[in-house]
Amino acid sequence: MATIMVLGGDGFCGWPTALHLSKLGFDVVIVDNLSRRKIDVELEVESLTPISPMGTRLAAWEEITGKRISHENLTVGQDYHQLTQLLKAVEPEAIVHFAEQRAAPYSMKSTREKRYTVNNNLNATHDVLCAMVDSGVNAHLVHLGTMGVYGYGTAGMRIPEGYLPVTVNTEAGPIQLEILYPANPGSIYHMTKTQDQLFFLYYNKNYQLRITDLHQGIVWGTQTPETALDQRLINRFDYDGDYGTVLNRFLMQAALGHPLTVHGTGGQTRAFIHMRDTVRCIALAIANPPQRGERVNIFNQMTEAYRLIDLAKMISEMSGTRYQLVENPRNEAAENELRVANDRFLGLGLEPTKLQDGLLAEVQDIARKYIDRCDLRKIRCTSFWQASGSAGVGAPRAEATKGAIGAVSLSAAA
Ligand code: USQ
Repeated sequence: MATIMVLGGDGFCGWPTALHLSKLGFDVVIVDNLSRRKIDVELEVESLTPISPMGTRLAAWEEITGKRISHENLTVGQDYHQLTQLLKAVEPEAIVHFAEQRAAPYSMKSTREKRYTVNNNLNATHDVLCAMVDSGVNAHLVHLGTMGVYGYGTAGMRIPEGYLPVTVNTEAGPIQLEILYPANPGSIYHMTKTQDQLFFLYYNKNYQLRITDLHQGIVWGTQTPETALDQRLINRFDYDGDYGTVLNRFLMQAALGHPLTVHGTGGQTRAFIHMRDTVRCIALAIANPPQRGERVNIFNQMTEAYRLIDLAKMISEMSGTRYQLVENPRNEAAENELRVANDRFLGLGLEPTKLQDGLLAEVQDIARKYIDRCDLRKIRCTSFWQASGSAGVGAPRAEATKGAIGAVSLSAAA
């Protein structure tokens, strides 16, 4: 069976993906410098679920399934020679790239975290591409990108999967083009993902690398059938103000009886996907690689869109815990509409896991089980988008996406 390298295979999405691919029969090599665990130490916070050390995780997986996953501890973006040698030795069929700092609030904490996020993420992505060329491997790169590259304004149309069809009015008449959807990052973290897209475009054009970029929404849930097999395989559950994602935070807060922390009016609409679908989508992307010479393959990896206030009300009714509108620490549109095309994964057979599936209760049960591990001081978001340290609600940016497109007329279906 083919080998898959999972860069960042110790993280929130990387670990369940590594297990899922191993279960499907791939030989899995995790490359991870354990930086996510080190950031926990730095932030003085721990995953709500007690995650095992990497060695324990891998030994448990082998004991339970008979399948071996190996781990290389190196820093993608720094240890370039080792990465290239590893690629030559392993000759992976696919490389799944999660090796980036993934929290928007962390990336906005201060200059130090901004610079770390930019250095880490951009060097990691560029080194992977460069090493693919240098080593001569014919691997398919599958990158975990973000829905945030499109920006969270009201687009006035269904956001397409990566490419926007446009008509440019020239003196010689109208020209039809398909361009990368205009990037509109909402944080330093999101900015690194918009830059990744240009790296992919260039390496695909110049070296014909086969690349899939997955524009993923906000992940909720934590366990997959594989991580639930044994206590030692449990996945992380981030609840803190930097790394906790909104729906998991609301579910943890409900389990605690802590008012649900809705930023601003809660009029923000966001795209969501359950962790189970994340790992399935990655397997589908690996099974459906682009051909050599084909442009970068882009999928919108999300299954549902919700307004935060509606999620808060739903969880509040379910749990009896009230929600609270708190000052928004971020600079983001107070309200936005969101419609997203996700036909490509549905066409490949993805059956979306919906919010109503009883999984909300399951996530809340996990949160309740480990609620004693919660440090109440870590719930509040203390990362502010504006230097003053005030909430910096700022001017709403709802019109930004429309404005960015400006001079061209859109032919995308509204
Ligand atoms: N929010 C609240 N209350 C909270 C926490 C967050 O109202 O207690 C709000 C935020 O202001 C924001 C929304 O919820 O409007 C989403 O915040 P989030 O922390 O769940 O998600 P975000 O910062 O966008 O980042 C997460 C992941 C990132 C991924 C991204 C997908 O950390 O790795 O790329 O979701 S997306 O948002 O689609 O770009």
